[in-house]
Amino acid sequence: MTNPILSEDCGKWTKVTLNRPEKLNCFNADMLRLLYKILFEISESDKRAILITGNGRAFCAGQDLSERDPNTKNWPPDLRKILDQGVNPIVKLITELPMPVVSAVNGVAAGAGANLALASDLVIASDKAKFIQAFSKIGLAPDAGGSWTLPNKVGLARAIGLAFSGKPLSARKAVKWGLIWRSYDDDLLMLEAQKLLDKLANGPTLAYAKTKFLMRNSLKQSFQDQLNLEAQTQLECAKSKDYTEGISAFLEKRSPNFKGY
Ligand code: LHQ
Repeated sequence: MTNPILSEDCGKWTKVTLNRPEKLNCFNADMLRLLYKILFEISESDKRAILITGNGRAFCAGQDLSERDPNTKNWPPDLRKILDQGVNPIVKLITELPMPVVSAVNGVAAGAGANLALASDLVIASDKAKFIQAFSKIGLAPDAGGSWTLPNKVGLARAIGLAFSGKPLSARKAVKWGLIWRSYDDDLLMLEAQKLLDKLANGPTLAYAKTKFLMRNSLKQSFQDQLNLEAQTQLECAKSKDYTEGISAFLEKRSPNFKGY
């Protein structure tokens, strides 16, 4: 049987590929279990960044709808349980991993597939990619963190517009709207992803982890609370080898050689 998630050691970082291309990499329970396991294992390793992408023409088409059958006695499915045991722990883990997580969206990203990508710290995309909040088309509301991520990134008007309409948003427009970081010509996407990951994986990983925490946390904090948190964070960053190295490199007019701690 083909492995639904591929993991490739790229030196200081790991490439994780969603791998059910014939079904546009849509999720089933096995795939989600494996994705969580691999991300968790990376978090326990010495890797310093993660790239998530999809195999074939899609990034991910969300939940596998062929597993749903309204004509069975088990209908309706317990979607709360399915989410709590499937995609939710994954998007939560991505936001908490102490290293940068980048999604390279190589094609269509729909439903929970779009929101998996959008949970990443940085999202880059092929100019052929599109983001679809497909939920309303099947009578659902956004999940996998989308109802939090979208309004926070693009504001309520656009978030609700995307969710109600279920219309595709092109990668270029997603950049303009501040939903994702960059879009590239399709044939350049993986090259750019590799360059970005090489750079991030040689960066000050501890400072990146703190940055992630600070930024994500800021959304529920007052300005004063955030100032306090920043000050506490800098106290901790200042004890890192990378701070010593960063300052030394600046004074010695050379590039820093960060170790990640
Ligand atoms: C698929 C799927 C798919 C099965 C394409 N399932 N086969 C999350 C977690 C837990 C619980 C509850 O809910 C959720 C939330 C969700 O994720 S709900 C949203 C689920 N996803 C969707 O509603 C998207 C459904 N797919 C589409 O709308 C289209 O396929 C897109 C726009 C993604 C791509 O369109 P096309 O490029 O025209 O490709 P296609 O439609 O021809 O699909 C290619 C094949 O992939 C096709 O199979 P076939 O055997 O006919 O070649 C599709 O049936 C299959 N496929 N998405 N989610």
